[in-house]
Amino acid sequence: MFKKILIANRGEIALRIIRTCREMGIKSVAVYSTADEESLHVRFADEAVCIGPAPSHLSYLKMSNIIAAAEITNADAIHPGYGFLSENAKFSKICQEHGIKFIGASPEMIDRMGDKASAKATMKAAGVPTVPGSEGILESFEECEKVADEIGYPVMLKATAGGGGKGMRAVWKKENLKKAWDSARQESAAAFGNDGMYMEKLIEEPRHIEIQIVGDSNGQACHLSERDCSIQRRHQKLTEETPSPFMTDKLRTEMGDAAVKAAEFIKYEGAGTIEFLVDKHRNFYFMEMNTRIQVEHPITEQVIDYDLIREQILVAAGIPISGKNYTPKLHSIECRINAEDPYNDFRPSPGKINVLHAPGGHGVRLDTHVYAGYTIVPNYDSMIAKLITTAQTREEAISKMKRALDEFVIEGIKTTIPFHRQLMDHPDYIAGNYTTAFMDTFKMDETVED
Ligand code: MV4
Repeated sequence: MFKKILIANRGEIALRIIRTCREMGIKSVAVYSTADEESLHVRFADEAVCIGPAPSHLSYLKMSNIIAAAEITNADAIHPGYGFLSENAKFSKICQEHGIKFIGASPEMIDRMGDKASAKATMKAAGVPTVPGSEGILESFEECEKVADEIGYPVMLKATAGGGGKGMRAVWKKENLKKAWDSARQESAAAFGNDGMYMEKLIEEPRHIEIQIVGDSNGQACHLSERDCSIQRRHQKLTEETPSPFMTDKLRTEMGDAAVKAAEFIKYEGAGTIEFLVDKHRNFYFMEMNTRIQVEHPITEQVIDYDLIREQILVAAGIPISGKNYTPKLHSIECRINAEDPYNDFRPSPGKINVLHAPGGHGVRLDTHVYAGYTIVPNYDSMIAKLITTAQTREEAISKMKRALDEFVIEGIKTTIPFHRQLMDHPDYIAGNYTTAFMDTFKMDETVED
């Protein structure tokens, strides 16, 4: 087992990993930028190393400084969390070359799943349902036109180096295809240095339902049930829940089996998530695979009473998984609290938190690194807390979330607490009747008292 793990991340996920390390008797090393000197993960870790100034590319993305920090502290593993270098094949490789265990996917796996057309081809070969479309990358506009005519409009053009909505274009009519083709390739070349595009039949108003999987070094995998992440704004998840209100026992078995089949086909090691698009007829299709721990992992932990970070560490240390598949025994909802103003187009609202009262009580979990007196700096992601409620039923979990949001006081900055509180009163949300299009029409009610 590892003696010391360096956490190459910041904020709530760094704290989350440090907590599990402490429970496992593993020493923890925090790394931080000069902007994060007062951040909690620095104080909670056994050791802390400053790796550079505030800009991410000079600190949390600076591989040489992170490896140096691991060398001087004699860390035998690095946990990357999510974001930053968590899905960076070059970093995974550099850790390997330095004899430091990367608690994440191998460089080969990151590349294979990071290339979206290649990931899709792999899933198709594994027998996982995929959206009808092109066989891999489109070599010319003529081929693009031909495939669109074959599958029929509307179609979705996607960048193979993209993901999370980047370099994606929905095309409803033939006359708009050329413009979409040119602009998507230009955007993808600029953003990723790769203009490879593939095409799919557009699935209208899909739900985003993902399956958590864990694979071990013996080639065994299991699934830990689903998370519904359909409520997103500009491809940023706002709230997630498990079980999905759209799920049926039959669909969960089918999606879970497909996810395990995929994981075993690629001999996946570690925690991973297979994202699916689900249409209104409950047909499901592979969308993307994430080879990292996800922000929303706590709701899965809550409903099956499981520590996913602990599992990642055990698998990375070569310990086999139990192999059991799980179905949720409870219902759990996560609201991502961001330092953003929901009354002003969710624009960022950094600054000093003067007053903070955290919600608590039965079934309330708050994963956060902020405290009264802490200053939110503008350099990083705007998420400051994840409020998670868990109960026997969805109705009780919603009621608990309302109560917890009403208790949650943060003064000095604007937050998305008012948005989540209004969401919990929204009839379509309460009915579980929502798709990825939900936020296209959601409007904050300005008459409601926060
Ligand atoms: C799609 C789609 C409809 N049809 N693919 C968005 C980002 C990336 N995860 C893939 N995405 C989509 N792919 C086909 N063939 C609709 C989306 C999509 C979406 C998916 C999940 C969650 C939110 C979304 C918001 C807009 C579009």
